[in-house]
Amino acid sequence: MDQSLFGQIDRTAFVQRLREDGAAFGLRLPQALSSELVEYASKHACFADRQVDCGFHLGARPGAESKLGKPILVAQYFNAATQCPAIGLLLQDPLLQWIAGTYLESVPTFVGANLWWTFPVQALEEDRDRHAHLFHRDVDDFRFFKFFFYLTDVKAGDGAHVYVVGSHRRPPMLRLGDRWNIRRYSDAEVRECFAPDRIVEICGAAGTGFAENTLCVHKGLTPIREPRLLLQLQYALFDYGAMHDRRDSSALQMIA
Ligand SMILES: O=C(O)CCC(=O)C(=O)O
Ligand SMILES: [Fe+2]
Repeated sequence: MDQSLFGQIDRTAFVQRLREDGAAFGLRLPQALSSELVEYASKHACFADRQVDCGFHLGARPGAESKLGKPILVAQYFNAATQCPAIGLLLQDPLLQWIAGTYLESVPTFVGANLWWTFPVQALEEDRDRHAHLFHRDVDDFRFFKFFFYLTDVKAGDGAHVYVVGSHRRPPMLRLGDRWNIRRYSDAEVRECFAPDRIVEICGAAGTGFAENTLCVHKGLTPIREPRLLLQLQYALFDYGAMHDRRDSSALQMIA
C-alpha cells in the first residue's frame, strides 16, 4: 500500500460506503498525474459520439461540429488505456486493486478505461439520451463498479455526475415491469421516488475521484459553462468485451 498514488485512506471504510451507499468518495489524483491525463487529451484526437470515423483535435471542435451539422456533446479517446502511461499507472495502483477485489469479493477483472469530454452545448435530446444525460442504471455484470476521476473542475450545475444514494439496492418501481426493465427515468420520476437529499450532485476540483456501483440511478449533467474531462475505470467479474476503448487504429478517421 505504500506504493499507492493515493496515500493513506481508510480503505475498509471506503468499501463499506460503496456497499451501503453505492458510492464512496475521497480519492484524489496526484497533481502531476492529473496534468498528464489532461495533456494526453490535448495532444490526441477524440471521437465525437464515440464513433471511429469522427475524430478531431480539441482545437478543431467548431469544424467538427460544422461537418456533423450538430453540437458535439460527447467525444471519447480510443486506445488510451494502452497508450496513455498515466492510465497504466492507475491500473497498477495497489489501493485501487484492493478496493476492486474487496468490493467484488473476487479477483477483480479490469474491463475498460474510458476517457471522454462532455462539452457545454445545446445538445440534441437524442444525444442526451444516448450519452446517459438522463437518469438510468447501468447493468453490466452480476457485480461491477467504476472509478471516476474528474480531470477538470466540476462545479454545481455544470456537468457533474449525479447519483441517487442507496438506489443500487432500491431501484425505482414506477411502472409494471420496472423490476426487470432497463430504461431511462425522467427527473420527475426520480424526484417522486427518492427524497431530495438522496439525489447527490458530485462536484469537485480536477483530480477528484470516487467509486460508484452504477446500478445506482445516475446520470451526467449536461455542462453549461465548462467542458468536463472524465476518466472512468471499470471493474467487474467477467469481461464481456463491451466496455474497453480499443479500436483498430486503421479504422480511425478524422473529420476535422
Ligand atoms: O457522464 C456521466 O457522468 C455519466 C455517464 C454514464 O452514466 C454512462 O456512460 O453510463
Ligand atoms: Fe451510466
